Formats: sequence, structure tokens, C-alpha cells
Amino acid sequence: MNDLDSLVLSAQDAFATAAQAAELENAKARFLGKGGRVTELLKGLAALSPELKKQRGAEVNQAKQRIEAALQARRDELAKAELDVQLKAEALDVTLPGRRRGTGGLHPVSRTMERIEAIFASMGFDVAEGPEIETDWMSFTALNNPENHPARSMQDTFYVDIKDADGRWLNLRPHTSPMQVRYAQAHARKHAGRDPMPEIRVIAPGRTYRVDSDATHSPMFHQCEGLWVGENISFKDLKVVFSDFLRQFFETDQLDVRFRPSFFPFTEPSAEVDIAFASGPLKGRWLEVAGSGQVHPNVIRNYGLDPERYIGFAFGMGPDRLAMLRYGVNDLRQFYEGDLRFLSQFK
Ligand code: 2NL
Repeated sequence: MNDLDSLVLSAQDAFATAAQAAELENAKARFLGKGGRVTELLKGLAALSPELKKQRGAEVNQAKQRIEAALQARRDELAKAELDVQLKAEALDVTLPGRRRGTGGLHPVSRTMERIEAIFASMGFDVAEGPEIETDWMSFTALNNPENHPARSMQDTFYVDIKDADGRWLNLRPHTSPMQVRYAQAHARKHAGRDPMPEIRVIAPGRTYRVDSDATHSPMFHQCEGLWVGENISFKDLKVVFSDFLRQFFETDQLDVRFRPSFFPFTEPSAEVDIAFASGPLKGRWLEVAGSGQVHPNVIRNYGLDPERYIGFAFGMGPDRLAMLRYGVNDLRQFYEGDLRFLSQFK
């Protein structure tokens, strides 16, 4: 074996033992780099005679090519090994089960609202939704609230720092009654030419606001009011409609309903609606669930209707409270804390 063959062999050996790209490049420098052994041999050619230089030059070049080929082969090998490692590390197990997106659900109060809407819709009531920021007239005056009624005070009602056309502060509606006034006014205008006017039968569900916060009161709460006005709608109709609603809502006929005389500015006479379950944990206890009454003639007039001719009833209830009763929740605030451990129980 001549010196060039053994040089090639030792280069091949050095490349083969290089386990990483950096190590391989170091080995390359020892043979092909500036001061490398091949480079030294090429420099040495200068001292030879032209004859010898030609022959020896050709041999050294051939050796150099073999070394370069060995280097390239090892580079390819290392690159392939590196790719294999990466592929193995990033391998996907396509047989693993997919990641599930959790199924959402309606909030218990939303479910309750939808339940109330469905029952009244089945009795022919329209569902009306509207603004949560209201004028003073819509929230109070139209509803026969006297100018100095405590409900208007800042302790009860949230006011907005903007004035309405009458120069009074706008408010966050403290009940959904304004929406019933809007609906009744629009209905009266729409049917102005008809005699008699078709009956008004509507419920107004939605968010309402009062300055109040404890275990049974939230500054934002829900209300669902109802209104039925025609030529001949009496307190008897109120009792039938609302009792039937309650029995459907709680899915039981074993339910006592009581209309207890009360006062509201917008109804006369007025009644508080109480219920008592015949069984279950609340058995026999009277629970207040709604307010109701015959719509006050002043309110009928504010709809744009003649109170000598049109008469009817209205009621108002709190879906939050109905949801608490239906689901056995005892702290209202749990509905508004957004804790999924609580909320996901209602899916
Ligand atoms: C309560 C009291 C009530 C009404 C709301 C009403 C609405 C119009 C006209 C007349 Cl537009 N009345 N609403 C009537 C009686 C009672 O709610 O304690 N709700 C939880």
C-alpha cells in the first residue's frame, strides 16, 4: 500500500468515526483544510521536476477526489440519521382518539326564560324584546308612577349620564314594563283603523337593573312581564292564564295558587301571586312568585287607547327566582359568578 492509499484509508476511517456533523467538519479540515494533509502534499509538488510533478500531481488529485467522495458519503449518512431521529421524535400516532371540544349548554336562567316564552307562546302570546336604556317617561311616567315615587330614586334605579328629550336622565330599565308600553303603543297605532282593535297579548322578557345586591338580589336580574288587553279581559282570565302557566312551568297539577291583594302603581286592583307545592322539600310553604293586576286606566291611556273601552291584566315575574325554585338553588349570585362547576350541572 502506497502513502496515498493509506492517507485515503485514514481519512475514510476518521470520517466514519465522526458521529456528528461538527466532528466530521473537523476531520475534513485535517485532510482538506488549509494546513490539511492533502493540501500539504499539493504544496510539496512544487519542488518536483516537471515529469514527476505531472505523475505525482495526478495521483494526489485522485486521492483527494476519493477523500472528498468519502466526506460527501459520510455527510449524507449523518444527515439521513439526523432526519430519522427527527421523524421518530415527531411521529404522530394517528390511532389516538381526537381531542373533544366540550359541548356547551344554555345558562340555567336562559333555559328558564326559554321555558317561560314557550309556554306563553303556546297560549298565543307574542314575545317582545327592546332597549335596556330607557327614558324617564317609559320607565316611570307611562306606568303611573308618581313624580316622587321611591322607585325613581338613585337608591333604586341606575341612571345614565345622558338626558332624554324631556331633559331627564336616561335610566337602566328597572322592569321590562317599558317594552310592553312600546309594544302596546305600536299595536294601537298599527290597528288604529280597526274596530275593535285586535287584542294585545304579549310577554316582555329580558334584563333589568336595580341598585340592590345580596343573596337574593343582583344589580342585574331578569324579568318577564305579560300583558293581555282587549274589550273584555278580566281578572278571571288572569287567574286562569297565570295558574295554568305555573302548573306547566313546574310540571305539576299538585300546586296551590293564591292571589293575595297588594299594590302596584300600574295596576288596580293588584295582587301578589303565591304558590305552594303539595310535595317536595318546599311542601306547604307559600312562596311569592309574581305580581299582577288589572292594568290601571292611566296606563291604558298611555298606550294610546281609550280606558273606557279597553281593559286587561298584566303580571311580572322574576325568572331568576323561578330558576332557583325549579333547580333548588339557594344563592342567586351563583347564577352570575360564571363558575363552570356550578353552571355545567344544568346542561
Ligand atoms: C312584581 C310586580 C308587576 C306589572 C308588573 C305591568 C306592566 C304594564 C302595565 C301594568 Cl305595561 N302592569 N306590569 C303589573 C303588576 C305587577 O310586577 O313584583 N314583579 C316581580
